[in-house]
Amino acid sequence: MIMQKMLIVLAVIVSLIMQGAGPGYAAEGGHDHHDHEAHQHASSPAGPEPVVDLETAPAVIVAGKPAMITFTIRDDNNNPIKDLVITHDRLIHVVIISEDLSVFGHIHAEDIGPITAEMKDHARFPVRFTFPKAGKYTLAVDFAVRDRGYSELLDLEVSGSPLMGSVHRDLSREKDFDGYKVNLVLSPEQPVAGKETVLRYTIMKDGKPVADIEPYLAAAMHLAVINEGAGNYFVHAHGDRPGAMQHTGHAGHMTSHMGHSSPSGTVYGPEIEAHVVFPAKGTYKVFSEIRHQDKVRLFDFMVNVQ
Ligand SMILES: [Cu+2]
Repeated sequence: MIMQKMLIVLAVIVSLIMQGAGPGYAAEGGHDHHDHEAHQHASSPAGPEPVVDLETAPAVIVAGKPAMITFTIRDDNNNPIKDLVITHDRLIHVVIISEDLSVFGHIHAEDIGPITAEMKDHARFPVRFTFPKAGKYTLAVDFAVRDRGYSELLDLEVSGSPLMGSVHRDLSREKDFDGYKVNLVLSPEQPVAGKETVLRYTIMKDGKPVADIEPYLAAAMHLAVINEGAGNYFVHAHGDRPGAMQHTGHAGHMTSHMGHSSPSGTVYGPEIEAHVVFPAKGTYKVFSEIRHQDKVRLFDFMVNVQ
């Protein structure tokens, strides 16, 4: 209720102009001048790209306070794109990652309530998130129009405190996450940019292999891969049981995942395999989500790519 009032009173449209399509952006109404910037994903299929704008309520997001972000998806004539299709059980997927790589969110308009005809008509989709730290965030917005998938990256600045720190580098391959012991094996052991890397996770809990991982949004595992630094590279990939037919994670991945879903009653584990092509040299963080015992569990590892 408060959020809705804030939306009405405070909503100021912050137009994020896709890189290369315009000189920059203009934000009005805020005291702070934020350097919003948007990136198009490098490896999206050719053709006109949808333009994703966002507006936030409040206009200046403050760490620790709930915020509403509304995405509008338009074509190059500025008309709303009305024919989005559901992929992985949702109309749009929003992944939020802080520049210090410590904060991860994966949210959807459906998390708030059902998608309405009005939302579809205006191609305007709200999501809610509380950013825990001030600083820069990358927002990856994934959606599909008819048979093509898109992954658009936007930057968002959050004010207030505490401020983000620097990236904590941890290249360990076995980590504990809230009772889960997770092991990650890479092949090749040293990933190379532009070449496929196989990530094999083994998931244990209380000393026992976890063999009843439930499908989460129509996949055994969802992976969000981002590079350290400017946040220019983002890959969304999916895991499956080892040896299963695999699609390599890449921008526009959803095209190949149309209609792909897990039959009901399917379970996975303890091993889950994902195939990722890291776009460039650098250090990446790989966030992966599974669903187990009716809860989404988040694991993260860092990978050096040559
Ligand atoms: Cu999602």
